Amino acid sequence: MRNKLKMILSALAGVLISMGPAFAGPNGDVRSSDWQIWLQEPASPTADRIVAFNGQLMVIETLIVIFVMGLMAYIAYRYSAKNNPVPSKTTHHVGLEVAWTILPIFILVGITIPSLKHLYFADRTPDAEMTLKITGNQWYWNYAYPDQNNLTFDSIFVPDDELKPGQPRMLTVDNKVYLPVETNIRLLMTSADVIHNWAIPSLSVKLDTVPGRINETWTRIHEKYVGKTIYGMCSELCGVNHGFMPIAIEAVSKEDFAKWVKQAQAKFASDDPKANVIVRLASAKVTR
Ligand SMILES: [Cu+2]
Repeated sequence: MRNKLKMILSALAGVLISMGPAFAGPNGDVRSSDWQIWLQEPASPTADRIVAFNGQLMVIETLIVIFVMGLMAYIAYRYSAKNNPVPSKTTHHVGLEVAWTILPIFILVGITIPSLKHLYFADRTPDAEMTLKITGNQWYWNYAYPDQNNLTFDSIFVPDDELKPGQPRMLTVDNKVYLPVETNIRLLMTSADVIHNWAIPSLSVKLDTVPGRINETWTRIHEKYVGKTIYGMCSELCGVNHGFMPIAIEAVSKEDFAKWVKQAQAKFASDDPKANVIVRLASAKVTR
């Protein structure tokens, strides 16, 4: 019995310890990892706020659970048939009822105010330094850089049998989106066919791409992610290959971004992206 308890406790401690470093994937990539139970590492100011707010809410929730459980345990003991053979006939108490209605309202308002502040912070940036336009397609992403001479390319899923060593399964794409760090980037999203959703957990960006409409949000990648790949995926059920439209962002310094833009303009100028997509989707072999 004692040994069993010890085993359970050490397993629990193991889970708690692994929560901390469970943030990053292999190679320091920013994505989910095996057995991760906490949020992904925050890589933008919006994500910093949301992860911190989540921590604060956990404290409030824990206190409420401890209070209610404690109260219930006390009542079950103090007012059991054994300890309280003659029950009170009281059915109402105005003061108590007002208190248990008003107190939760104060707690909810206390949560709402910072929550709305974070929502408006995440909504859009007043001083965007560049724009990335994202178009969802069945089933790949198209990216356009209007400030970089409208550089445009498709980013397509790499199937299992084409993966190189070290490339994560179901997350690797042929052309990553390069974004400079420490830059306010306006994100404009739309779709060419059905509703998709461009979701990057570590940037706290998750927005529907809706045909005929442009949704806006923003991000700013922290400097320490230079050279890292930040992963996400389509998070709207958009059809049979919904699970095969991952998002891979390569975070680079501003200088490297300028260099990449030059190379990419040369590379994608001669490309016929549509033909490329059809060939790749036709040849894609996926282990489901
Ligand atoms: Cu999709």
